[in-house]
Amino acid sequence: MEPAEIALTPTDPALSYEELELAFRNRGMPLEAMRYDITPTGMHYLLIHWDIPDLDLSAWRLSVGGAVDRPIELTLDDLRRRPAVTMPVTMECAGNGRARFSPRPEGQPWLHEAIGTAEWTGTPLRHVLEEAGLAEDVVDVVFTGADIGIQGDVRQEYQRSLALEDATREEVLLAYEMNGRPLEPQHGAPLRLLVPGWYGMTSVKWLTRIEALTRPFDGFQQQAAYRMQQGDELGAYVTRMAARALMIPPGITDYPFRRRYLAPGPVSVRGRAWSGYGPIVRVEVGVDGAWSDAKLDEAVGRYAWRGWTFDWDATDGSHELSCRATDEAGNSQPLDQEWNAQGLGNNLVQRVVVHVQR
Ligand SMILES: Nc1nc2c(c(=O)[nH]1)N[C@H]1C(S)=C(S)[C@@H](COP(=O)(O)O)O[C@H]1N2
Ligand SMILES: [Mo]
Repeated sequence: MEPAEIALTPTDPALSYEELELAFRNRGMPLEAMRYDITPTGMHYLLIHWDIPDLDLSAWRLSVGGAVDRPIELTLDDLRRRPAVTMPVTMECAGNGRARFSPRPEGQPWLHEAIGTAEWTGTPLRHVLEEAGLAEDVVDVVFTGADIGIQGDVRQEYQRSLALEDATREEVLLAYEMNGRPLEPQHGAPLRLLVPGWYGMTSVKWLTRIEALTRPFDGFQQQAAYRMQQGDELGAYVTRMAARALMIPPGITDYPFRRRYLAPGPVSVRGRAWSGYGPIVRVEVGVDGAWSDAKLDEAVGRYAWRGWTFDWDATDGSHELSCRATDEAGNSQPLDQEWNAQGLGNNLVQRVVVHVQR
């Protein structure tokens, strides 16, 4: 079973020991898990900057303070007694695709797999903020996790903020369940923020503090990290998920090289597509660079991915399959991606080489 043509390794070679260490800690979702509408919890991707914090759940409280009229402290039971919302949400790491940049930026070396769709249960943040009574001049709301580490030589708690108008959107949840079970330690137990449509860094895990600020938040994860950096130029802030389609690589694979083989004839190529900028309206599949439309399923939810299918008549030889999504706002995916120093927002089209033979 020698392939006629070997796929180019789609990443710069020689991962460092440190990158391997990160990659083992932060698992990706096997792409075949896109067959499930809802990703089983153990297959959902993970991204943890430092270590999973050692939280004493019996002493855990959420404090809501800063520029508010009535600072409050809530136990998990208090939060569970509040109105609950359950919704499927597709989450993606902003660094997804990082290892497909050349040169490869430092960090978790994702190819495509930093993705998952879970059914999250929680209570809307907005009502909690209303209860605390935000001051008139609040501009940002800061979310602090219990994990502490060092990044960019700065010792810090994990903190991200949202502008007032984003923090008070109705879909933003304080989530305590994932797929019908209490949050697991690696996903932020006992409570995390969940910001549908945004890249994952916004959804602060192990949440302990919410603070309203009357000035823009200047923390490291907000101002230095998650920027489309070019040299000294920090560049645009990374916010919502760029449009993306991924396919389940068809056929069977060899181990350990993961070359793919397929018999000639009809094959249903399937995948998922999503965007943080609105519903997906189109998915195209490329066969050796010739694009055709895929059939779209209903989206799993307002903030969750949409399945797609492409019926292909596979012919003998080696072929390159690719896919690209377009969202309602007209955003699509590039065939050539502009590099950035942090390796963020790389929604370059996926390419899968398959060897079709009897
Ligand atoms: N406190 C805290 N929250 C965090 C992180 C973290 O390291 N610490 N990582 C963020 C990033 S970069 C991502 S992509 C998501 C990943 O969430 P998951 O591991 O549940 O998939 O969590 C975000 N929330
Ligand atoms: Mo991330």
